[in-house]
Amino acid sequence: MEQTKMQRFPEDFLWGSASAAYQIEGGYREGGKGISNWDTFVRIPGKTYKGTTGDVAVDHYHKYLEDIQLMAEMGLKTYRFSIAWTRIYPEGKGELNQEGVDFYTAIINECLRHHIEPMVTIYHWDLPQVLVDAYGGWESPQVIDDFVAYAKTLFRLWGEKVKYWITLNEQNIFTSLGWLTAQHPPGKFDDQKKFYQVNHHAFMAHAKTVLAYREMGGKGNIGASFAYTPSYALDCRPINVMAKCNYDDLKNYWWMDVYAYGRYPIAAMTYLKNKNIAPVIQDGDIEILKKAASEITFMGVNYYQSCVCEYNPTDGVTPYGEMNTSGIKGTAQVTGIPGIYKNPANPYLLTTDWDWSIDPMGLQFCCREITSRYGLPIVISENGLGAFDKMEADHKIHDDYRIAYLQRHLQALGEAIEEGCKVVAYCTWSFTDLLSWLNGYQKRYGLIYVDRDEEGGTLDRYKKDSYYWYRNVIQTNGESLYK
Ligand code: BGP
Repeated sequence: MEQTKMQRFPEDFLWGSASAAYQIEGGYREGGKGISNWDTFVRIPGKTYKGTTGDVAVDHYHKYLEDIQLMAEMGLKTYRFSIAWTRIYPEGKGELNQEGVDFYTAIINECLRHHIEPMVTIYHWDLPQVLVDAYGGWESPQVIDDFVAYAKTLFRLWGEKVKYWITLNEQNIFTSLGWLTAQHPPGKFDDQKKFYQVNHHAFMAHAKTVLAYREMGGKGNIGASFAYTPSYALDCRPINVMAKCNYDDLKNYWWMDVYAYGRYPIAAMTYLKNKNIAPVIQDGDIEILKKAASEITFMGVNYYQSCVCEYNPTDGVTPYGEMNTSGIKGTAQVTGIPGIYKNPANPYLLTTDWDWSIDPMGLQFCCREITSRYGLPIVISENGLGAFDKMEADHKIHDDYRIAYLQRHLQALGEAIEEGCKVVAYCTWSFTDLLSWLNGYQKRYGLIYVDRDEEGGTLDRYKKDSYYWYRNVIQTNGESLYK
């Protein structure tokens, strides 16, 4: 809608950047850390790009002071990072690992010393392997109590210092890739019944964690981060608009409605019941979900791309088409659910080398949809461009394409704010270069270049052009975006 153009972002806007433990820390056998599902999974031949692991990652475990110093120099207002469950409870539960506690206490204190608001993700995909071995991890409802016990420990330890908590990162992604496409642990293929059951367990873990936080007197902000891919109908043929409607119910509202309302979308649930793949829901679960929904204070959004929806015939494409993990453009295949929808490429948008569409306005759509459907404040917990970067002989990295990407997305976010959306934070993905789960080290997202590739490297840090650009955006509270 046409609005008076914004010149600056709200005064208390949290300009941030994000990371995840497994992707940056390394030190996978250090400091008493236990083994996670990812430590195990990456060792299965063929699962990751060139067999890459997070054993060393970008060595944040040893370099966190240097990394936070770089954040401080940049003027970052918030740093979103995740805690490795296996550093707190190496055995998933039971005995607390003091070295792990000390590590994150040091990170939190260092952030606060630099006036950087710590934003903590409780779970960014690395589950203690012992819990998988004991009862199948997320496949068993037993995980709910263990998760809540772990989360309560974090609240007890850092509840006074941390004001932003993200329960689960991208539940929709770790469950889809874990139980449908076999690309993430536990590597199950097309197990739809488990997929929905696992999701119900994750929803319950999220909800009980939110309630525990409030019961313990937590007055800060808490919510989940959702990987939101908004959709456009291919055209105005009703069958394609219905494909979009089905996609939204099955791929977006299925998660966001539970977080925000504590209920599952009706048409999607009916479809699952008819197919006999609906989750088993215990008595009292919905009440808990609803109660938690009234306690969250934001919807976390990880936004990378939008998609197109078109009707998919019953003998059409499946969800299991090839994903581009090589960076060779055009290698991703169209996917969808036979008889319901498919997601062809958008001819109006450019794509990254990994075939992700580049759509700044899509971010505005996300904010508008959340605002009108849920009326919740929004934390953009991830947004960024994965690209091949090149360090020049003088150690400069001229990532003007990343600057253009971020600039256009922030302008779109500014429009959403101007239209009345309450956006409280924006985190670039990522602060330093890091391990991309399936794409190795060559798909870079950082504002800081890390000298390492699939084989190794010095692990030295270098500021990219985007680092200086973002510093200026923060210094001017967004004014430089409009110059
Ligand atoms: C999100 C994850 C991040 C990060 C990002 C980029 O799904 O929350 O952990 O990896 O996507 O994805 P990729 O590394 O696959 O390009």
